[in-house]
Amino acid sequence: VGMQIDIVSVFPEYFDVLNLSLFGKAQSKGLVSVHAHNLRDWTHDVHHSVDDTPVGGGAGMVMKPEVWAECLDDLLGLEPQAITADSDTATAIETNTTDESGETDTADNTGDADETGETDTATQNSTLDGTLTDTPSEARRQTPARNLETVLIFPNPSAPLFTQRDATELSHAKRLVFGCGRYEGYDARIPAYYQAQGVDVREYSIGDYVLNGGEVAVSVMLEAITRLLPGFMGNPESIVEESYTGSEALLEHRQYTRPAVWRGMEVPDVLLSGDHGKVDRFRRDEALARTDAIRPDLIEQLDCALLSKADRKT
Ligand code: 6GU
Repeated sequence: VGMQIDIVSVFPEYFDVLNLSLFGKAQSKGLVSVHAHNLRDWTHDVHHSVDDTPVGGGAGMVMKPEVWAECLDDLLGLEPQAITADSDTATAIETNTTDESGETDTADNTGDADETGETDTATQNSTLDGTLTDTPSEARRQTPARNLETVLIFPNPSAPLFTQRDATELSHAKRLVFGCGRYEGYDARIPAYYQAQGVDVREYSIGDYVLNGGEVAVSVMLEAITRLLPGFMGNPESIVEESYTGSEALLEHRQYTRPAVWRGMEVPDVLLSGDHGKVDRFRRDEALARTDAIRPDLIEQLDCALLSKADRKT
């Protein structure tokens, strides 16, 4: 069975496009199975309301925790629990959750391995007021690949940036549940509550700009994650050399095809030389130079140990 993906949104029709093209093919091949749910299906009032005014005042509306919890409890197979205030962190909360095998297990976020030998190393942690804190990027860099079960993801413009590293990690999950916030956001206790229940919860922004809701952000993350699934892409090699992949995140060198001269513009000579060593060196130099010019922040993050003598000259 492939990866199971659930998306909760007040605009589930937005995700109808997932039945088309590459994604539709992946669904029919059984690599992924996607279900978009309407959050309003979990309301009980005649107006199907999902939001309320912000506590403390301010403009706009905030998505209510009750409706989200009814929906997410259903999707995750969890029973409602009251969070006890006497615990200094969410990790101390003792509550019974039912895992996939049907056994009762005590939820913990302490990072020790459970009976299945899998390690719980969630990269975001929660506090009782509903803050998910990010693990410093240095620690994250060293996190080894692991097989994730269910991950609950909330797009949020005020969260850590979603990167290729996150896409790679999440491509190993069995199940992804995305909760799309609309309007001015959602009650901060929603992600914090599920984290306290032992769920691996993430909040991500996709960039430094403002969108109206989480739907576009979810489709971006979903595409970045699912194209990494084995069998999803026609040509798996096209994945490995791309920008932002692997231990190094450099912008890619530029590409050319025939003709060698087009409207007076020439392809660089070295690419026509047939000397693979020279071609590799040319491309590597260009990748380094372009990254330095366009994205100096990526050069800052580079692990200097990975640079060769020839790289350093560039
Ligand atoms: Cl995840 N959501 C919204 N509403 N706006 C964004 C974003 C997410 N990432 C960047 N802008």
